Amino acid sequence: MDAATNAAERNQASAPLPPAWTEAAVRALIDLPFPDLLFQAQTIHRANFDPTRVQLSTLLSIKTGGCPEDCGYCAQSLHHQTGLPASKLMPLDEVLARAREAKAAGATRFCMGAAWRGPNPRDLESVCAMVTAVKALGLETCATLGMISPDQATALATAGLDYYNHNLDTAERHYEAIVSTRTYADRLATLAAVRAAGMHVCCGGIVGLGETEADQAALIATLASLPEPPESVPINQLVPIAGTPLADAPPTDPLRLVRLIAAARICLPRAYIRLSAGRESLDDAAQALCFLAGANSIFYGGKLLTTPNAPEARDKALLARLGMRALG
Ligand code: SAM
Ligand code: DTB
Ligand code: SF4
Repeated sequence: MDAATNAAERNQASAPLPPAWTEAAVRALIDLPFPDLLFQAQTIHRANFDPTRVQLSTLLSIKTGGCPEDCGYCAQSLHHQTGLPASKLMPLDEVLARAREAKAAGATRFCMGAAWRGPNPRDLESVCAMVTAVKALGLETCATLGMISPDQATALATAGLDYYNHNLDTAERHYEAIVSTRTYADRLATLAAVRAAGMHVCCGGIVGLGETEADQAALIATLASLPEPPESVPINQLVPIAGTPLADAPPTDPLRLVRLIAAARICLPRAYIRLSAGRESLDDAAQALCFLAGANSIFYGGKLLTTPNAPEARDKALLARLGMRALG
């Protein structure tokens, strides 16, 4: 089955599930002439979403730095000399104040990130209280706390967690060049626990980790072939951090990023594709192309976890300039 037919069939709610996307099929998509790729992505995007609407998620680092994992891209790993001071878990009232600000600024989802290998029992209890309180404000809740067990996933779901973010980051064959303290299988086990607990999955990756073009296609194929596709797919560009092994990695060509977003849109037709970290390096025209390619979610607010993001006012101006609106 060619890529176009495959994608079109996936769009039919009543049609049987097509065979999973293969790396070769995704690669063929990514390599299509740019106008053909964007036309397919636009067609699928419009069949599933209002292309003028963008979902806004605000991130908050509730526990920063001092992480025992050795992810080669990360500012927060204890294995790298990044100069980032470690902090304790943020108190509930501070988290709630930040969530109220995010809601007032127009975000619909609030994502709490912690620099842990995984939460310990006391931390999990604290995060569950945060989730319940943030949800009570009328925000969707998301957390990214590292690896979690099925019991921990159930506790978070019971507390009201809507989404759990856990990225596959890159292709399985490239993963061990980036992270040695856990495996791809560990990542998949956490994703299975999140699903089994009935939460939505937020899972994507990073481009610019020294991966090959084939690795990029393999990551999209893997995401699209999960037992159930993720509802939310963050596409991050590496934000190079001084002191990490990837500090000097070459930047990604913005048009390559647009192609990858288009391929993700086609292979994951019903997912929110989030133009995530690295947006600061894109000008308005490149971001507009990403939206045309099917990105329909962004991180909203002046900071990601440890690095800067566009201030709210700039994003509001960008959406207004494009005649687009926040989902609300
Ligand atoms: N500690 C948890 C974990 O790794 O599962 C949650 C937080 S972690 C910072 C969340 C994700 O942010 C990572 O999986 C990675 O995809 C992304 N990320 C971290 N540092 C990044 C960077 N410098 N550039 C781009 N993406 C990054
Ligand atoms: C995701 O995919 N990207 C976000 C979120 N999930 C947690 C994190 C981006 C982090 C960028 C680097 C930093 O700010 O430290
Ligand atoms: Fe720790 Fe997450 Fe950073 Fe890896 S990505 S070092 S697990 S905070």
